[in-house]
Amino acid sequence: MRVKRYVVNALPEAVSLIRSELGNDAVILNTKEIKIGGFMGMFRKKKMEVIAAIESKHANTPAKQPKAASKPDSDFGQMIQNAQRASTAVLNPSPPKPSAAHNVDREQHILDEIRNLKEYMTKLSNQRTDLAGMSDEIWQLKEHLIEQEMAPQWVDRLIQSISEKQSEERTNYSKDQVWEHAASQLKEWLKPYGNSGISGEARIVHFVGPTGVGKTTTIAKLAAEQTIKHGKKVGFITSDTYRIAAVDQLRTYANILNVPLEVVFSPMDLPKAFNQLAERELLYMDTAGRNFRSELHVSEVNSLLQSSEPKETILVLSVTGKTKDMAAVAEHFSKYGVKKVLFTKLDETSVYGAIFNLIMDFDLYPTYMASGQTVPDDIERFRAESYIQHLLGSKSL
Ligand SMILES: Nc1nc2c(ncn2[C@@H]2O[C@H](COP(=O)(O)OP(=O)(O)OP(=O)(O)O)[C@@H](O)[C@H]2O)c(=O)[nH]1
Ligand SMILES: [Mg+2]
Repeated sequence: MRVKRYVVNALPEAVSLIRSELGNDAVILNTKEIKIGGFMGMFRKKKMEVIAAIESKHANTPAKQPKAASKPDSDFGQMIQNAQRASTAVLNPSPPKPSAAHNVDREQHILDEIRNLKEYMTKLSNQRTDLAGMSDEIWQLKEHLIEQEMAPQWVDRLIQSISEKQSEERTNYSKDQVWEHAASQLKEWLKPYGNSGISGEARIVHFVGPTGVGKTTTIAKLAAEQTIKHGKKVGFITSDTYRIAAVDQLRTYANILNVPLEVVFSPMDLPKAFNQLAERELLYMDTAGRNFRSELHVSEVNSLLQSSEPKETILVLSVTGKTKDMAAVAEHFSKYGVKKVLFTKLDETSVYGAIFNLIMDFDLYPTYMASGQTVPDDIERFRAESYIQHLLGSKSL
């Protein structure tokens, strides 16, 4: 059997095409009105989809000279009759005679063809439903999230979940509703990562990350919060002895906050530093931001992590970095068991998608968000709601 699909303006047009291409014995299996073309669901043209078929023995023998008297309508009638005959034959097959075993094969073949056709039609109509679920408002959300540099796989998942909800409810969400649904879905995804902060158990908190992301400034902000607000006895340790000014920078904060500072030049100096700071309840360790690809740096970070005391390592990342670079750093540190992240410089960008990507893709627990240079004010605990509001813009809640 040969099956062919025609997309035409009206049925008579299809009938003459079928007759000239498949011949007078062709049957019409299905006709359906469809809409094609257009832009974002608008300006689509009405067309008719006609599926016609011809048994193989008749195929490729189109009517060479169509009768002048035969009208397309009567041809259509003939084809429908053919179709009825064909379907009766398929639905009520007469018992095959042993001499006509090949008839059974042929019927099976026809049944297979019809099944394939049915699957194809179902697929086509599903595709149309997908497009129908994608309203202008949902498109706007998709574009917004792409601008926010949310990873395509997360954008698609979010859009799909909203489109499905919209179809289930057989409604068209307004822009506010689309944004509300996006906010609640994001909140659900971020739920396991909420309120993680820095563990209250950890006595040693170790900050790592690329150069200039704000590690030292962040330590000063957090230390101020702990000493002034919570009256904790804080101590500083720095291994950042690579730049002359680096120790001075932390020493300045140490003097202002009245916090003792120990400088270590190698992991071997650590036990002495811990000894000196034995009285302190909380130790913040600053490291030099260096090329994270350097094996030396990695081994240093590793040996600093060897202490048996309750400790936590925080990866500091500036959101002004490139999404791809941030992902490379996150991947690198998560290999060494770093589970927590702190984002800085939120005041210097309006693109927030990378934060979501990093949390979800590397299973990193966000602790704080820093948004300015002022010590100690410009830092706050990571809150999913406020982050989602940043990501979705003013329409979020
Ligand atoms: N706008 C803005 N600037 C910040 C923020 N956090 C830190 N900075 C600034 O970023 C610059 C670098 O900060 P540092 O704290 O020295 O960064 P670091 O990670 O310790 O740098 P290295 O020790 O060189 O690796 C300083 O000028 C800070 O004031 C922030 O949240 N927003
Ligand atoms: Mg520093």
